[in-house]
Amino acid sequence: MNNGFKNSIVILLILFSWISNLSAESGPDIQFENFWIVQPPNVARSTAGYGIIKNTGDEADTLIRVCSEAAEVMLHQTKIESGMAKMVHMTNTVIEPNSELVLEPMSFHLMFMGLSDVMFEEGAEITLLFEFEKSGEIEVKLPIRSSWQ
Ligand SMILES: [Cu+2]
Repeated sequence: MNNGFKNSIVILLILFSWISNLSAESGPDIQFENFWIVQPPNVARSTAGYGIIKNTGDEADTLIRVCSEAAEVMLHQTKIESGMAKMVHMTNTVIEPNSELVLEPMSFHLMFMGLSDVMFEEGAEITLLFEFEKSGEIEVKLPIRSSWQ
């Protein structure tokens, strides 16, 4: 056997093991899309954040915690009960495989309270830490904007 032939067999073997590893990989795959925070008016003590949390993996995952150094953060859901909008604090939110959790007005949203004034200026970014049961901790930077873009 000449060396060139041996080398190509080795390369093929490496390629095959790499491909089989890829297809064997499973679990949740969490991604954050289009996240932003509404710039609060000067006197505001709270504001909201919107975006999409996607799970492109083949296993469900659960959001167990979200936090930031700049404010107290919670995942809320707005629900209408007897004509009144009411915000419910969501805990242990499951994100099914190949699905997404959409955060938008009058629905799910990030609620920011006890804002640090210095940090919540237009153009600034707030660092958030999301903790998932399987995917672990994921750090996301959210821009502050005055309106939808
Ligand atoms: Cu809220």
